[in-house]
Amino acid sequence: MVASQTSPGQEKVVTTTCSSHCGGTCVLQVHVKDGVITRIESDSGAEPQFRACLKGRAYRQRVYAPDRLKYPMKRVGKRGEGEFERISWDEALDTVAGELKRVKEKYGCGAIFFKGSGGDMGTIHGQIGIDRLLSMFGGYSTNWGYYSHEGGVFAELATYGTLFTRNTRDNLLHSKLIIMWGWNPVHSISDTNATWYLAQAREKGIKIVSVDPRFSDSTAAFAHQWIPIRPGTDAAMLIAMAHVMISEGLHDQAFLEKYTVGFDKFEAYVLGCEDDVPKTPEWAEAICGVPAQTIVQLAREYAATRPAALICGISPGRSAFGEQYHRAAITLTAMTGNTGRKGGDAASRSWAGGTVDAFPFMKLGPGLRGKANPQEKNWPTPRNVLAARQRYYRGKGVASQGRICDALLTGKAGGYPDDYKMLYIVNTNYPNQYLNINRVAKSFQGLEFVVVHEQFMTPAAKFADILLPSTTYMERSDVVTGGATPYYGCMNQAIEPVHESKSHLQIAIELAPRLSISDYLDKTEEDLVKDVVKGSTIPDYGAFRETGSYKLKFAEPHLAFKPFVDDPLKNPLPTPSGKIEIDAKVIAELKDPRVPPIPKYIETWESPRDPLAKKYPLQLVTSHSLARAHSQFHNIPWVRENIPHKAVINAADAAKRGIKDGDMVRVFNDRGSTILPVRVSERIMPGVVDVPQGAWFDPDEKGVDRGGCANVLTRDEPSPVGAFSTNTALVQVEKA
Ligand SMILES: Nc1nc2c(c(=O)[nH]1)N[C@H]1C(S)=C(S)[C@@H](COP(=O)(O)OP(=O)(O)OC[C@H]3O[C@@H](n4cnc5c(=O)[nH]c(N)nc54)[C@H](O)[C@@H]3O)O[C@H]1N2
Ligand SMILES: Nc1nc2c(c(=O)[nH]1)N[C@H]1C(S)=C(S)[C@@H](COP(=O)(O)OP(=O)(O)OC[C@H]3O[C@@H](n4cnc5c(=O)[nH]c(N)nc54)[C@H](O)[C@@H]3O)O[C@H]1N2
Ligand code: SF4
Ligand SMILES: [Mo]
Repeated sequence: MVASQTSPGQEKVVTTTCSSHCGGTCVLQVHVKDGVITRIESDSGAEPQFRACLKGRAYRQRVYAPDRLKYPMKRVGKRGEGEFERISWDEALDTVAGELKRVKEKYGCGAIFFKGSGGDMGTIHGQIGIDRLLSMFGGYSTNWGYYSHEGGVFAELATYGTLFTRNTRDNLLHSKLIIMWGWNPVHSISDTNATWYLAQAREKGIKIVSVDPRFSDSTAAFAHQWIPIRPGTDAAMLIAMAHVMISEGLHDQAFLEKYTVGFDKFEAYVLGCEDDVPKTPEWAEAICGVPAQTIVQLAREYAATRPAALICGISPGRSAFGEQYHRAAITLTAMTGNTGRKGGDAASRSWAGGTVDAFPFMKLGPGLRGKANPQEKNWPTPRNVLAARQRYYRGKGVASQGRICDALLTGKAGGYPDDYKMLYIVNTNYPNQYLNINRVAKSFQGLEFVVVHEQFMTPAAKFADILLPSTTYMERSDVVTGGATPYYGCMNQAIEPVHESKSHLQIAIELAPRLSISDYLDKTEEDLVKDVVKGSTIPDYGAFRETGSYKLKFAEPHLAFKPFVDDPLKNPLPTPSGKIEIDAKVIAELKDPRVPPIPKYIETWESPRDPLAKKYPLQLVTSHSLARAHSQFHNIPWVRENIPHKAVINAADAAKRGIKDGDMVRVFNDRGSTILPVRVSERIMPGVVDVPQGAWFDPDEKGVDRGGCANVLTRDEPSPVGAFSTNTALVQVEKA
């Protein structure tokens, strides 16, 4: 029952789950009176509690934000200018349906490019409703690959043959050493309670080391040692650690022989037999800026301390050759025998994006899923299977995540399967979150029609021809999974839709008859929630809806690869050899010199050694901030005033440029320019500047971004296997 159905003046508390594309799933107790949210609290129940961050607690301001889109609108100015006029839902939906039919008739469904993303991580109210609609309409084009961790996906599929590589985070409490490699879970949540386990680990006295160009808040809170490293050079340091282990005989040869293939080839590369360059700590120091002695010390410590957990943040992988970092880290975990071991870790990606993808024992019923896209050539199904990915690595022309803008701009002439005429945007602030957005802005001008579902007047909304106001999760019901300890969250509807907004599903339901689709859905939202729950391991539907959650409890941590390590013959890995492939057959088959079958360090474009560094001497990183879930919450004052948006520069770099703490600065390169306040700090290494991602693009009349949006600076060039390279860009900073 929706809380607004209570009698006047009566307060009701609805338990729901926030899941705002940060990877978190946090319990919210939403107080509702006369159909209006009055207050939000979080989990005060049994441990482990799933306690909300400031964004979840401030959600009332998001629901009732003055800039919330109130009704459907059509564009009246030039596309991108943000000039709109109110229209009725009937006119809006008739126009969208009319354009879909027109584009289909004139060009075919391949001309419809559908772009969705996280939004909220529910199973019913994501972009799935429109995905289903468009599939039933004849299909759509889209991209393959993830924004987040495509380098990690490639590395895991090639090396392990599976993406089920994660342990539950309680396993950290059994470690003797934790290495947080580019992992900042205080800000980039990834799963609720990761930090709770890190806090307990720290209290237990477990040593924690952080390898990160920034002295992040996670480093400050948990780490005993900070090792600053130049962005994009992680593979070099990891490979030099392997050199130390090999030359000092510290690696676990028995483990390597029993469980891996191809170590000999990697060893030959590390020792320099292949190219006359031994990958010594001194070799790596020149590349990553980490003193050789520090590399030696960490290698010895990691090899000697068993078990040890090397946790791979995915940020270093979002770089020009990010897959090499993940492959090198995985190799090191095998060299130290930490795979499948309690307290160890297999260098699994830190980000799961919902535990259904992370743990084989988590299940959900199909809900809305189950319609194939007839334009399958444009849609890599099944998404997470290496065979499907391989089709794309081998260059079938479908755009990877990092090539969307290029595909929209160049179409068939650029080697893509279609010319794209219509862009359908749901649940993504694509023109803000995409690389090189000045180019993205240009790509919008060639399109015939753009439809956007949005909650606010975001940069994405501004590019719409028809803008449809969408609900928040407070205004609909759904089911989500997540958590460092596995968890099912019920997203109970707390209030009726605000203003004239509708859910994505409701929009699809109302578009269907306009597209002559009569059998879109014969179920209510309640039926769908029931279906999802029925296919899960939640024991009691009624109790789940009432309490808003089902927390799984295990006596022991779940360990990926334990069955394999216990009995590799009985439980081989799904790789060609059945073992961990340090020398990966599936990569060798690609025959691409940019993707070697053993992990190697490959220098990125726009590295500090690039001649371009004379003009743009600073390396840009674009960290994820607790202030936002990507671009979401940037417009929420309670959040913004707690964590103001600022660039961060090292004090030495600032002094050279006459920049003082709090100044306005211009961060720029040939792709663009953005102006924002700066923090001068020792908490970032010299040579690196951080512009936290997600602030809203706001170009002035000269095209200079006044919103502090990092993506005017980034380069839209993916890694050879499709990693989205947010952290490979050179910039300059000056006083604005
Ligand atoms: N609050 C919040 N949480 C989020 C998100 C959000 O937007 N807001 N987004 C979610 C999503 S979708 C994702 S994909 C994840 C992203 O999670 P991550 O990719 O792990 O997050 P980042 O903040 O980009 O990076 C983590 C740390 O890596 C460091 N780093 C950057 N480049 C390098 C490098 O080259 N080498 C090394 N060693 N370190 C480097 C950064 O300084 C930072 O401290 O976060 C999820 N969680
Ligand atoms: N420079 C740089 N760029 C990055 C990254 C980086 O590290 N650096 N990270 C990349 C990564 S890992 C990712 S995953 C992408 C994320 O990129 P996006 O997924 O595009 O980012 P969001 O800000 O979450 O965008 C969601 C948008 O959907 C709108 N919306 C519409 N309907 C709904 C709804 O029903 N619910 C919700 N919650 N929102 C709705 C929200 O208002 C918001 O504008 O960004 C990528 N971009
Ligand atoms: S924004 Fe993320 S961390 Fe914050 S309450 Fe929501 S799900 Fe939890
Ligand atoms: Mo992501």
